[in-house]
Amino acid sequence: MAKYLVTGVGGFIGRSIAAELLARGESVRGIDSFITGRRANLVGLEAMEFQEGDLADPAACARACAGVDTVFHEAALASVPRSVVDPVATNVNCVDATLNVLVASRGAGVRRIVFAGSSSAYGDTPTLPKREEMLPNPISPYAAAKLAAEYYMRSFARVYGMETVVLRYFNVFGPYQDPGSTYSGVLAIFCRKMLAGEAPTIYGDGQQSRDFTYIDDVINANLLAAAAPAEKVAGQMMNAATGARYTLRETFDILKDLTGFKGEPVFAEARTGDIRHSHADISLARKLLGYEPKVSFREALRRTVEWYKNGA
Ligand code: UD2
Repeated sequence: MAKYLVTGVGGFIGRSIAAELLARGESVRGIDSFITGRRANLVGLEAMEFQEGDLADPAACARACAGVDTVFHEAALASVPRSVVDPVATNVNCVDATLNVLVASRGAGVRRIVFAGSSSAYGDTPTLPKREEMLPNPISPYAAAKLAAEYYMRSFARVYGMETVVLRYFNVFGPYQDPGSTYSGVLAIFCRKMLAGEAPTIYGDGQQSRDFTYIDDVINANLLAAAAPAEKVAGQMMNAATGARYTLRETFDILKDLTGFKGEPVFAEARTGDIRHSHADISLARKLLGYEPKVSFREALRRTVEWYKNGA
């Protein structure tokens, strides 16, 4: 019987959490529908029990949660612009699916659910860094859906006493992130293009900034959130980030150095629903989890570029 369930295990965050659990000798089950997850990401996870299934289907959720102690709920239709194009699909995969996972987890007696929230919930409020007690202000349908799912997590903690923990991720990047879609994360796209000698596109003036978070730090935050005492974390929501921000232009310049790309970016109109600046205060995760980001931005970018060069 698997102790851990990772939803969205074909996605890069789910895949990375599962790999770390397996490396620690844990028993792991993974589920993915491959709407955006990739079968190639399961290579190396052969020790995991895998179920192909869609979390929009309650029966698939029940099968996935049976006998499990801890769920890492990473499955989502991530992407702000995708949600602008198709808000219903985002709702099904981010809200309905999350509610199904919660109901199935409750039915199966799951002890704890760690959920992948999104920094997009903060929206475009001017105050930086973002602290958890700030009022959310979602702009895109994606942000609204991720926030609704967070509220379901909190609600199930309050009304059913379940140990739910929300980690609000801030622009996660690193090896295994899919660079191949217009909806991919910006750093995956930039790495792929710049290594191929193609000019990446910057939407807007490039002065927007992000608290880019390396995958290893996110894995660490998840494992800490799964192990922390319930009195500290059950029903809580906290930022999982680096606690620093870089503009897209600055990031492009570092990548130029790391990839050897010689050109300049192409500039295009800013995207609808886009946020200008994003920067996390990580003191709550430090306090509740003992979380500390470990990899510098440049080193994380270097490792990421190496991965796209060799492994992608
Ligand atoms: C949001 C969330 C993030 C995560 C993610 C999931 C915020 C601040 N962050 O990321 O935590 O939930 O959604 O998808 O809300 N861009 C370019 N060129 C490209 C691609 C993107 O310039 O080819 C720009 C884009 O306009 C934006 C920035 O890069 O200003 C980051 O875009 P992204 O899609 O990587 O992530 P973002 O910030 O929407």
